[in-house]
Amino acid sequence: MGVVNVTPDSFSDGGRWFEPWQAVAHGLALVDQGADILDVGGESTRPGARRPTAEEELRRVIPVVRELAATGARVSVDTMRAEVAARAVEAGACLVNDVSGGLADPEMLPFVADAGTPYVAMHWRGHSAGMQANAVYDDVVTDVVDALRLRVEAAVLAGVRREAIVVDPGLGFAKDADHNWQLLGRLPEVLALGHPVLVGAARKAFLGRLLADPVTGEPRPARERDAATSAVSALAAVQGAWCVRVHDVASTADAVRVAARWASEAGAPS
Ligand code: PMM
Repeated sequence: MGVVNVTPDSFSDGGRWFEPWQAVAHGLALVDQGADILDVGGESTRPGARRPTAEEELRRVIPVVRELAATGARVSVDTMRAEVAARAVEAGACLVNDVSGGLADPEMLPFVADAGTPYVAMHWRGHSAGMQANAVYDDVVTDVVDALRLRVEAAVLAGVRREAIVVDPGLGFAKDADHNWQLLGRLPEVLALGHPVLVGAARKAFLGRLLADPVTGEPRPARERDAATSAVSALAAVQGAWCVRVHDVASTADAVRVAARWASEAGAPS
């Protein structure tokens, strides 16, 4: 899944693809590099970010979804708002990626049930402005798996088909670096939910911290975290993740190809 952020303020690429034509050109380049899905989003969810209005989010996202879908690309919409999801599906999106797992907008799950699209339910504990204060867990993996199970049941209760639900542990969302590593290291527990799993580690701060400058202790800058991202992608893929969400598709597409070939010999899922 290639990321197309139509935002002025995303942490690693904010402002780079803010004009619709830039975002469309970027999306098409990601397809050329091997993206199977383009994830178009108009709201930055970096810690501390302020939300755009629904009108602004629609203005950012809909023209880009429409143009990319018209080329035949598979487009997902990264939104917490049912109204944005609905307009994006109308414009050709075929997947709804909701980082709130249906918690931010009570209309989201009924909309997805009605539309019949596949749905990504991510683990989430509140909007970006204050989310890091919620990074408190007994055991992060057990807590996240239990919470995802509840979101799946809520979605099914609202009428979403169980087979259409993808789960995502939500790396970096109300989680510190150790929480993210525990979730990755114990990914089989997330996979055991029995749903396709999406992993969104790309360029996130915990990778920057791992690769910090040994002398100054400065975290590695976001744009220099793609090699680490593709390592995570390969490891997640070889364990059986369904999808990895990344900015630099070329490096991850290679990594996933390696993982698939590796797994084919090991008899593991590919
Ligand atoms: N991360 C971001 C945005 N959307 N969606 C899913 N399903 N999972 C994620 O981990 C996720 C997401 C934040 O990253 P960005 O600002 O680079 O897009």
